[in-house]
Amino acid sequence: MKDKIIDLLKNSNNEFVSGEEISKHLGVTRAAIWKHINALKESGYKIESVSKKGYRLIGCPDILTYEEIKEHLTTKFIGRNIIHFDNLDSTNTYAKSIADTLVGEGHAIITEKQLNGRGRLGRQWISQNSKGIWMSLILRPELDIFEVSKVTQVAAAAVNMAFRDIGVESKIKWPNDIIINDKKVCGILTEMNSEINIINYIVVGIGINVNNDLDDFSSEISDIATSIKIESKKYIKRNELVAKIFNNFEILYNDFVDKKFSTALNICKDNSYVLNKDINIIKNGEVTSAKAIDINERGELVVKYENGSIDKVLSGEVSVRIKKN
Ligand code: BT5
Repeated sequence: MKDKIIDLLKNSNNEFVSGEEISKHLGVTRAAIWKHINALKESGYKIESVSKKGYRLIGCPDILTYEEIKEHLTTKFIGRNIIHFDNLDSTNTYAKSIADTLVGEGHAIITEKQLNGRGRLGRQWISQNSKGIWMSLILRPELDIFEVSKVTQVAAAAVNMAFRDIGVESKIKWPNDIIINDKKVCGILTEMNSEINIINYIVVGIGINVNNDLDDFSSEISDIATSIKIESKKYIKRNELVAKIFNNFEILYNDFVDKKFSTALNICKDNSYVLNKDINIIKNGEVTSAKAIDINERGELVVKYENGSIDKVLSGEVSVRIKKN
């Protein structure tokens, strides 16, 4: 009901809408409307109420509800169902807990604050403030299990494109980081639920530091992390950015499902942070030096070791560090 009221107020061209009009339109009492208006005010909407005139919307809050995102969305299914929270442990964990109860794909779980955000391999993702974007998408592609890790590249390409759409250049650090000026601004965590060779669902989690200031980062990550605001010196409208990520993601994901992974792959290669660089590959605590020479059609990183041999590295099992000269 609240979303319908907001829709009505948004579509009124800044004019007052009377309580009577709203109640007629939505088939509820004026007392109920008044209650919903108060709840909306509490969640940050600025609504002017004047007796005999009604209600007028003056300002919308910076929250990542469907109501605030949809006007920028051009998708058919990605992000068309958004489940929004003020606080959540982890959007990936929550998405996995409800995926079996949902039909279709493209549902997004978005939270303003994440209390127990997860990275890969049991690492922590720091996301306790509401200045970032912490979200997960539920997908059900009819593909082989070995294709799943490519979804991370699809998401990375979508984020890179969306940043470009808002005038921010970034690099993709294979397999799951987005980098601006040598610091991490975004991490992606892809998880799956499958049976033998059938994917039940994939959850792709995207965490982005958006409007964080330098002193928002704890000492553990202050040397390696940055935000779009810090790097671009501008305040970013998170709702527009989320929509741009979904818009780009849907195009690249559709291509991927149609066996045209190359669309996303080329973006990852053209904007790569690792290709042609000397790197350390860390696997189970063991460090190996190599040069990153390609990302192949399977989404694997192709590397050349110091002894000249060539190898392919799978994304799930390693961390990559760029060697400093
Ligand atoms: C990642 O893991 O980069 C994947 C992060 C995915 C986060 C999203 S948020 C929505 C969804 N729900 C979740 O619970 N997770 C996903 P990894 O490559 O393992 O990197 C983790 C490392 O990044 C940590 O060990 C820190 O060094 C660093 N880190 C932690 N928080 C960070 C932040 N806010 N910004 C930059 N770096 C951070």
